[in-house]
Amino acid sequence: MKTISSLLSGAAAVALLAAGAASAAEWKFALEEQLNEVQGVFATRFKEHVEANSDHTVAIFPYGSLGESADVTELTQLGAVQFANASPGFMGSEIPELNVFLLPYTLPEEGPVLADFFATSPTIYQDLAARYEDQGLSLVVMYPEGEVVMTTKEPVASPADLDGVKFRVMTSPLLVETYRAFGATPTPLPWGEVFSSLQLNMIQGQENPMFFVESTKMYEVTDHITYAGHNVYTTAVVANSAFLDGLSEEDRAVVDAATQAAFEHIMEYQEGLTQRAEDMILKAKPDMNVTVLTDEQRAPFRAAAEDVRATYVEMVGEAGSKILDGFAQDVAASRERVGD
Ligand code: 6CS
Repeated sequence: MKTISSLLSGAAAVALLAAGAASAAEWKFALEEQLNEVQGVFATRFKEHVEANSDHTVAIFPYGSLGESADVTELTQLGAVQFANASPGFMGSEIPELNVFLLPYTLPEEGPVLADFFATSPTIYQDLAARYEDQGLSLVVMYPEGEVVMTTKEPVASPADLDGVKFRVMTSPLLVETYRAFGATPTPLPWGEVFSSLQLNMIQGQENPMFFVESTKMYEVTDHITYAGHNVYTTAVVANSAFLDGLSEEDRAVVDAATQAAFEHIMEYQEGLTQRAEDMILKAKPDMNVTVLTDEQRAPFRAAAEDVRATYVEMVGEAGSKILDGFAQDVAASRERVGD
């Protein structure tokens, strides 16, 4: 049988095969946020690293250019997009186990323990990663995006204050249960509908990290910001599984190194970000009310969260208890490593 090299002159064959081996590709990376927001900062560093260390290029698609989070996830499953952010707040409706990231008062507070946990947790990178594979996606990395705060039209100091408040949540079923337990009327919506729904008073509250409240101008349509310490926003970077599995060893090493560089950068970038964003909000709107709930005020929210843990286990079954135990062990191991 004739091979391609026997059909070409020796020199031409060598040139063609060499070009094939090194063929430069454009990898598409779709976000749930804009370029100047946390996911955009991560993706930009990832792109810089890939482009400096290979012939490949990375084209970043900010939120909106390819649709909502659910659209982007589907495009990644289809292989039209190679990398994407697929946050558990949305993916929890496809992968029940992921709802663990929406459980209030479960993740460690922001800081070195949190960074170590997201860099190392075997529960994330073995148990939960396997669930992504079931969906045709490979988990590349997870990282936190800052403490979540509530922004509302009226003050919130206790669950009673959320009575009758239509509170927007991402589409994860556990977030719905959380805000029901917190006393609100949870309203799951894609991101694109949140600003106008607040403006039209169809909803009266939402939660997000402070940098996002600032960058998306949520403070223009709400008057109160409340820190209840109940969660940290988590995102996941995923890749199309067939694409990632098909990479050469060399390209895989480039992806791994770019991920590591971007992870370190995003953790450093976020130091002090919540406070900077709060300062910017107060500068833009001096009469915005910012309240940090005391431990006493947080107690009833913590008590409500206990019921949500039981709901998580009901939702996920046997694997749910295993993931909760795994999280506790991984956090304890991170605390020990970090010396906290
Ligand atoms: O609340 C949301 O839907 C959005 N929040 C953040 C911090 N990132 C993207 C997501 O769509």
